[in-house]
Formats: sequence, structure tokens, C-alpha cells
Amino acid sequence: MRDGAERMEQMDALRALHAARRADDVVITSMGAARDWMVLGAGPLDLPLVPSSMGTAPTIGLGLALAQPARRVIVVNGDGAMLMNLGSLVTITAAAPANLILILADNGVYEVTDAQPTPGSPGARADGTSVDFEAIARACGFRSVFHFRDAERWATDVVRVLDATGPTFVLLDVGSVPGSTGPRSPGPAAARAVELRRQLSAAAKLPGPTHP
Ligand SMILES: Cc1ncc(C[n+]2csc(CCOP(=O)(O)OP(=O)(O)O)c2C)c(N)n1
Repeated sequence: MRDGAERMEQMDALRALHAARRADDVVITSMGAARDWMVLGAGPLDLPLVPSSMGTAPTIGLGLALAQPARRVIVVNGDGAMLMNLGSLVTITAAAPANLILILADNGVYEVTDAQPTPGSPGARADGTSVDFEAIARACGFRSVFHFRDAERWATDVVRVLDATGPTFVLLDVGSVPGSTGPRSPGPAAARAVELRRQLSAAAKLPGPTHP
């Protein structure tokens, strides 16, 4: 993300994803994205990762993508969390699951803990530069890499992006919402993980695709 540059509202970005996802996709969201996804409505195969240790969403997504090769696994991560586990990008591309889509909602701040600038953002760097997540994803070997700065383009292209052969990396330049609060946990994490596993095995027994 570039300071002063055009950014889409995270809620608009997630609304487009929410409309485009299929019912049999797994959607894992972390931090501010989890908060907004729960407002839009998390489905039975979704995992709003709250509470969570930062950095774990991409590798949880990798495990689910490898275990569930017939369905798409979509992870929405924050830039602060991404910077805490950049190594996961290489772990993902080594395993190369075609069904994993990692979306990075880059707002340049740790939004849910009061919007401190992340170390990759212009707000934290004396020279005003920012880390180039798109270049990092390409260098790590993601099969498909996309970068969107405005919500209309993203909304137009989201179906095509989700259909691209993965592993897919999608960088979204999003704005942070001043004064926004953190997500509320929808329940104990362990119990929700067990329930997700139950939902996944129940869905696997259904005849044919469950999406429209
Ligand atoms: C390992 C770890 N360190 C610190 C925290 C505390 N913490 C929770 S959310 C958060 C900020 C998350 O920032 P980002 O991933 O960019 O997501 P955003 O809040 O911008 O949506 C922090 C520092 C944590 N949960 N885990």
C-alpha cells in the first residue's frame, strides 16, 4: 500500500468477496477482516479466526486446502499478521495447493489494536516507502498474483480471480477505519474448530456440488 494513494473500503472489498464466494468455499478471516466478515454473515464452512495468534491464518488455510482439495479455501489476512509470518508464503508455494487463495487486506496499520503503523507501511518508514507484497508474492512463486486498488475493479474481477489456478495471492489496498474496534469472538476457538471439521465432513457426504 502507498501512502496517500487510492484505497478501497475494506467493507466494500469484503462485500464483493461475500457475494462471489461459493457456499462450498471455506473462508478464513483474521482481525479486522474477521470483524467485518461476521457483520456480512459467516457461513457454516467459515472460520473467523478470533481470538487468534497473529500470522496463523495462511498456514491454517494451507492445511485445510491440502486436506480438502475439492473445495476452495480463501484466507483474508491483515498486513500486520502477514509480516509476522512471511515464511508461510514459501511454505504455501512449496506445497502449491491449486485451491488456496490468500487475500491480503493491506491497510498499513494494526487496525484492531489502535492503528499503529505496521513496519512495512509508509507510516513506519523514514523514507516513506512501503514493502512490496505483490513482488514478494511473485518472488515466492505464487502461481497467480493480483493487485487491486479500487473496489469497482475488484468487484468486477473477483469471480475470475477466485477461479484462477492457485496458489493465488491477492493484494487489496484498503483503508483503515478510524476508531474501529476489534472483533468479538463468536465462541471458544477449539469448539469452533471441531464444529468446522464436522461441517466439512458432513458437506463431503452430500451428493454433488453444494454451491449454486
Ligand atoms: C502474535 C500476536 N501478537 C500480537 C497480537 C495482538 N494483536 C491482535 S490484533 C493485532 C493487530 C492486527 O493487525 P493486522 O494483522 O494488520 O490486521 P488489522 O487489525 O489491520 O485488520 C495485534 C497486534 C496477537 N493477537 N498475536
